[in-house]
Amino acid sequence: MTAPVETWAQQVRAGEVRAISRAITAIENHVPEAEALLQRLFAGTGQAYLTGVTGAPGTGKSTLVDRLAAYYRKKDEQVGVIAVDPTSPYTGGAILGDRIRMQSHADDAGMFIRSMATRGFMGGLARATAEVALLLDAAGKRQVLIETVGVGQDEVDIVRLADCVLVVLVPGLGDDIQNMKAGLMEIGDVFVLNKAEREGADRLEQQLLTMLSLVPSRDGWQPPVVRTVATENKGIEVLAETVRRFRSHFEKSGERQRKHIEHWKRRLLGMIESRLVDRVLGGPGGEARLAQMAREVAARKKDPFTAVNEMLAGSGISV
Ligand SMILES: Nc1nc2c(ncn2[C@@H]2O[C@H](COP(=O)(O)OP(=O)(O)OP(=O)(O)O)[C@@H](O)[C@H]2O)c(=O)[nH]1
Ligand SMILES: [Mg+2]
Repeated sequence: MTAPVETWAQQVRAGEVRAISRAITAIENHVPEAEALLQRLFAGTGQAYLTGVTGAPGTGKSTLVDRLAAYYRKKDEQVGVIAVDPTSPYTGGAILGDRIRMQSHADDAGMFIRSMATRGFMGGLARATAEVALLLDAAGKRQVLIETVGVGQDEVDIVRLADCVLVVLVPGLGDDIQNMKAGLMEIGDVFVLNKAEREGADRLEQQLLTMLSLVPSRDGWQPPVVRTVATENKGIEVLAETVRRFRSHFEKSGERQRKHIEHWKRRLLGMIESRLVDRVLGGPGGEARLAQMAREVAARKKDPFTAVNEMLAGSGISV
C-alpha cells in the first residue's frame, strides 16, 4: 500500500494486472483505500456491460463463461470474469476445475479473471462483487461476466447487478425445472439450455417455453431459450448474439437507464445501512455489545426500541 491512490488509479485504468489484483484484495478486505480508489475511478465507469450467469451447481456455468469470454476476446473486446465460488461443499472439486480451465487464458492481457470466495463476507458479498465489477469497468473491461450459483439471496442480489442475466438449465435434473425458484425464472433475461446434446433437451425446452409464456414480457422482451453445448463450443455465437440483441433492445427503450437508477437506489441504501452499522457496531467490542443487548431484549429486560436508541446514542448519533 505504498503507491499514492492516484498512481494506483492510473495503473488500474491502464489495465495493469497487479494493480487490479491488489485493488480487488482491498475491496474484499473492505479497507478504506479501496473506497478512495473507487472514488477516483468512478467517473470513468459505466462503460462495461455486465452479464450475470446463474443456475444450479454443475450446469456448466463456468464452461459457458469461459467460451463466451473467448468469443468476446476474438471480437477484440476486453473481458473481466468474476466467479463467485459456491460454498456448498460438494462443488469443491469444481472450484479447482474452474481454476485449471481458466488458465487457458492466463497469458492474455485482455482478460482478467478473479474468483471470490463466499466465506467471510458477512453478507457483504454482493457489495464486494459490485465494487469489483466497477473496478473492472474502470480497467477497460467492456464485457464483464459474473458467475454465481443461483441459490441464496446473496446470489440473487449479485445477479441483480447485471445488465443481462443468463439462467442456465440442463436436461435430466428432474421434472420440477431443477428446483428452480420462481425468483430465478423472473430474473432471467435469457435462458440457456446447456448440455443440449443430452436426452430430454426437447422436453425441457418445451417446459421452459410454456413456463416463460406465463411470465409477462418486459418492455416487449420475451426471454428466449438458447441451446448450447458449452464443452463443444456449440451455440455460443447465438448466445452472444442474443445478449447483444437484448442489450440494444433495452438501450433503445430506456429500460437500462431505469434499471441503473433502481440499482443505485438499492446500493445507496445499502451503503447508508452499512455505514451506520459500522459506526454503531464497528471497532472493538461491537459484536459483544450487540450480543449483550440481544440477551437483554430476549429476556424482556429491555424493549428493542430502547436498545437501538441506546446503541445509536452510544456511538454519537443523536436520536
Ligand atoms: N455433456 C456436457 N457436459 C458439459 C457441458 N457444459 C459443461 N459440461 C460439463 O459439466 C461439468 C460442470 O461444468 P462447470 O462449467 O464446472 O459447471 P458450473 O455450473 O460452473 O459448476 P459449479 O460452479 O460447481 O456450480 C463439467 O464436467 C463440464 O465439462 C455440455 O454442454 N455438455
Ligand atoms: Mg463454476
